[in-house]
Amino acid sequence: MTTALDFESHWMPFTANRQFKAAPRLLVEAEGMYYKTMDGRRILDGFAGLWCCNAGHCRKPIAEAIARQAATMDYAPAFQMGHPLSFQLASRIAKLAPGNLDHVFFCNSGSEAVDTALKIALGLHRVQGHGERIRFIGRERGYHGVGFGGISVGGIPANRKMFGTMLNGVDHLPHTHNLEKNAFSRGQPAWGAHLADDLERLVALHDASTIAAVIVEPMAGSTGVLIPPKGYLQRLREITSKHGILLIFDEVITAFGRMGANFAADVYGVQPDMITFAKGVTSGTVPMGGVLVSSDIYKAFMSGPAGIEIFHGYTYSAHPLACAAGIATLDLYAAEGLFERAARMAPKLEDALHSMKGTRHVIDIRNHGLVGAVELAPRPGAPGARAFEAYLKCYEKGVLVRQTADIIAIAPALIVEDAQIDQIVSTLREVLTALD
Ligand code: PXG
Repeated sequence: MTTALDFESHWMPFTANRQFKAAPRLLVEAEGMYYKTMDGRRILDGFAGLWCCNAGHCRKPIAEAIARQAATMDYAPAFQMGHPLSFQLASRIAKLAPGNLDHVFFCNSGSEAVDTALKIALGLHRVQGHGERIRFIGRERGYHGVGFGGISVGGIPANRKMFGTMLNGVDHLPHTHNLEKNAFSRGQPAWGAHLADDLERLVALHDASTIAAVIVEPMAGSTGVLIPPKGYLQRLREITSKHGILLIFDEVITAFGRMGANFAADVYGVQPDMITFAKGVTSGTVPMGGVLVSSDIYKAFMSGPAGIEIFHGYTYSAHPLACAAGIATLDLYAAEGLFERAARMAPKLEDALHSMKGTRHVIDIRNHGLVGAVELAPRPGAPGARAFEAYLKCYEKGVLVRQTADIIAIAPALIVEDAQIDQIVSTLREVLTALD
């Protein structure tokens, strides 16, 4: 069946196209915790798609809401017109959000959410008479999507090096990963809060009056799961507040239950000025992203001159299908108590993962919420090769995980059962034990 497909025309994203097309891995169906491959194999999904299908796959209430909406009203103009679902969904999200984050700007992806948040930060300072605050501070190893804004504040070298100078005026905090100090930590590592103090150094260098915002993932997912050290995010909040700098949490991965709460901000007890989200808001069914902003930010824009308050938005901002999916998804999360379930399952995942300590090649295991990572010693001269092979072998054995550099990441849907966690971990252990 696969041989009948023309693989040439589709240039696949973040994929080794030539390798993939020589030995394609095609998924054709999904249900609950499982995918079915084109050759009829059942695959346990250990990664909720790509950190997004938090309610599990092909959940009926969400699928039906999308189908109903597609047949009722496919699209409504996003500019100067509206439809009821966007208001319903925004107020639902605002109710879940921490503190005074109570307004939502919709877009279609995490990358768009990040670019939107950065633009809101610049616009806000400008409407408040501080148009000289134009710098952004990101963090090494940060992932904020692939727009020019996102790769500029992001800190993943491979995602940046092809693309020129990006945004001007961006600096980066050091990342928090340190195996000597924190290897095999369970939950938040004890060492590293002081790394946030580097922000004071950057503030001194650039002067606070030139800095618009600091953006970080509260838990850095894409770079290979870096859990924030205890006290680290609190310090970032203290320093940003002291200097009038906005703090943006990029919660594209961590929002909607992944950490066992509504948002990572709740788990870490730190109130940002904006939160970007995507993925879990529709459980991965229809693309959607958004930015949660505080009432103060919204009010500042609304007190400007009459007319359009921000010259920004997308054709598909608050697309009716995405809104219908979002409302049905939030209903399902609540009806099944899935965020609480994630919190309940987190210790099980932690114990299962840490039981791999001592397994061949494993140099670190880390976890928080329903997220875990196993870091491998790299093969000499071939960074990433060992983990990529492990990823392929797991897939051959019926378990889908995710590989980045020499790290295997695990983030199952929030409906995951004990036995499925055991299967993910035992498959990975078996694969690593047999791997060179
Ligand atoms: N911010 C964060 C924190 C993300 O994790 C984005 C922005 C961009 O979202 P979009 O929807 O534009 O892709 C992300 C996306 C992985 C992986 O394997 C992570 C992401 C996407 C795909 C794979 O870790 N994160």
